[in-house]
Amino acid sequence: MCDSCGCNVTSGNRHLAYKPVKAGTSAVSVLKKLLAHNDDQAAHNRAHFDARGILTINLMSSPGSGKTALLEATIDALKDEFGLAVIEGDLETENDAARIRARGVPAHQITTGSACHLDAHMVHEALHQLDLSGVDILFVENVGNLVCPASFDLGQHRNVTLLSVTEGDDKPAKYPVMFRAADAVVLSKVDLLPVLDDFDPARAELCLRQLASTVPLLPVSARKGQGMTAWYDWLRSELAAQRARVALGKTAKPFIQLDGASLHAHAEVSV
Ligand SMILES: Nc1nc2c(ncn2[C@@H]2O[C@H](COP(=O)(O)OP(=O)(O)OP(=O)(O)O)[C@@H](O)[C@H]2O)c(=O)[nH]1
Ligand SMILES: [Zn+2]
Ligand SMILES: [Zn+2]
Ligand SMILES: [Zn+2]
Repeated sequence: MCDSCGCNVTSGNRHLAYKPVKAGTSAVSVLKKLLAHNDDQAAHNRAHFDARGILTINLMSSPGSGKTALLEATIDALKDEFGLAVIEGDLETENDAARIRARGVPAHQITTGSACHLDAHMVHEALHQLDLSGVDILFVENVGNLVCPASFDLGQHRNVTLLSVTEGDDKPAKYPVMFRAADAVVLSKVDLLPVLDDFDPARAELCLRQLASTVPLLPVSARKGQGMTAWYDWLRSELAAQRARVALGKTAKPFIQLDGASLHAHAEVSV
């Protein structure tokens, strides 16, 4: 899809794609280099987070699977326990950032225009717009898309992929790149299971395990408060692990998917 949609040239890296080339050069492998630039920027972002002891979590899913609802419930439950902040990514509108701010937590909205994922340059600009003092956990809500976000390192420490029960239990089999990138999978909207007689949580888990994934699968309903304790405990243990790494001068990055990256690292483009 990305060969035709051009989604790898974003507002964050356009200056790299279209910088002038030397006289006599007619074409350059611009797009391949964009991912290398992205990784440099991501390492810089991660250094920002580690210097402050912040745990950064990237939320990825289909549009509408419940990322913002999960964040709203998490903020209500944990904002007195931890300093929280959110970077929101959407094609258009400030709606999600407004929902987060209404809960009393700082949020910066990135509107990508046509780009179907966030990149490290966009996140860098956003993080310099946020007051990160006192923040323990920074959430990045990626653009709703089950493909491209898996191939871009943003500087986060952990990836969380949401699968809502309205999407079908075979999604991990159909979108393996995204589910292989996950450090935890949240099965969302489980309050709807009684009316969805064709979604089998055991089958969804089997599809995930067939990818050789051993990560936690957390069934939750943000709306009804079901299963949320396990999610909060996962966040607490990840924050403790991040602090232990930082104390040792170490860091962590999630599994960026090279097979996803190959979707983006394509054409020779004339400039
Ligand atoms: N029944 C039920 N509905 C939910 C739950 N979580 C979210 N929803 C509904 O699902 C719809 C989408 O939720 P959002 O939280 O906006 O989803 P999102 O993933 O942030 O959406 P995008 O940012 O557009 O990709 C809304 O109508 C929510 O009210 C849940 O736990 N149970
Ligand atoms: Zn794409
Ligand atoms: Zn959202
Ligand atoms: Zn910086």
